[in-house]
Amino acid sequence: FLQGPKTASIVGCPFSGGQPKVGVDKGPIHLVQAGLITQLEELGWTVKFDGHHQFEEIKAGEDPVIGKLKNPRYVSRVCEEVAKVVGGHARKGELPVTLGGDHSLAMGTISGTLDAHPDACVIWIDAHADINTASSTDSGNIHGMPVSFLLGLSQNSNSSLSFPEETHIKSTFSWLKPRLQPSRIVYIGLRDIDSGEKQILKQTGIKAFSMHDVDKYGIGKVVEKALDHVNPNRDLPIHLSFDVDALDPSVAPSTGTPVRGGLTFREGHYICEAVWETGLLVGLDLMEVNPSLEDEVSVKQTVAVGCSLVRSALGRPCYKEME
Ligand code: 4U7
Ligand code: MN
Ligand code: MN
Ligand code: MN
Repeated sequence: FLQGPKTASIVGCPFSGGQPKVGVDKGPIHLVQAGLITQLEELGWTVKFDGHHQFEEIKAGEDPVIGKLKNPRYVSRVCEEVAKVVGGHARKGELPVTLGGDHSLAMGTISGTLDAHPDACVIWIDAHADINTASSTDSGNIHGMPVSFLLGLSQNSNSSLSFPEETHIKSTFSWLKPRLQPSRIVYIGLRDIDSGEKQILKQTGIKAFSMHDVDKYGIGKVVEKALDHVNPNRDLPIHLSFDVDALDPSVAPSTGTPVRGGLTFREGHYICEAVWETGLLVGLDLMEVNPSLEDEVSVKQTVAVGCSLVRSALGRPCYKEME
């Protein structure tokens, strides 16, 4: 695939079960209403979109915590569905663009990508590492854990979990076959990592470029180093999972877990442009836009930035080509 497939499939996921704040389920609706589909058509894409997904909720009381995990059955079921949809599009040679919704959805999107492209690597753009395990998590919010599930760290023996809890988690997420290798994922933008997560990053040897690295080397060098690590020969398919909270809250204020000191508007866009330039993009997530947080102006701004990032990842001519 030279510059990726020419058909983009929008997978709208109005889902908030991986975290406690209402509104993140409205993210995809706002992104589409802001004109994302026409914008991508203007870039020359054929865009497939047949409405947002309708996830059947689980009745109150029927999804009690397992260990510390909140809404485990709901999150698992939705992600399984998302994996099938994303995998289906990807196998047809389309580019799935998943609009979240909270970041737990990435268990689904990346599983789907790996179904179609088993050798794919993941570039994870986030303020957070989202690699808490079922035992290391303090919050119990699964949007802070998708990477650990993709690696198989949450399903396999976690010392502080009781045996029945561990078995229960395994069976609840039995559809999710951990196939992601620690060497096939790289982070950019990190600045809020839990102490348990720090240990996990160390133990697994996963490469992470924090905001400190962005300051030190500049975004151009950081993206190059990240690609050199995860895709040294520039021949592996790339899944880009972009949590909008990677951006500074002054750029993207309407998100559930903002952390100051984030990527600038240009740094965020540069990442998307550089990934597009590889010609290897096979899956894209834009997650954690929450139109119920902050004032109207902030919401508009965040939604507009979200659309803009997607356009850059899908080949909007970048400034260097504009003269
Ligand atoms: B997001 C957190 F404790 N680490 O586990 C947790 F700080 O998808 C935050 O990146 C997770 O927005 C943030 O709850 C998840 C917390
Ligand atoms: Mn985040
Ligand atoms: Mn995230
Ligand atoms: Mn967040």
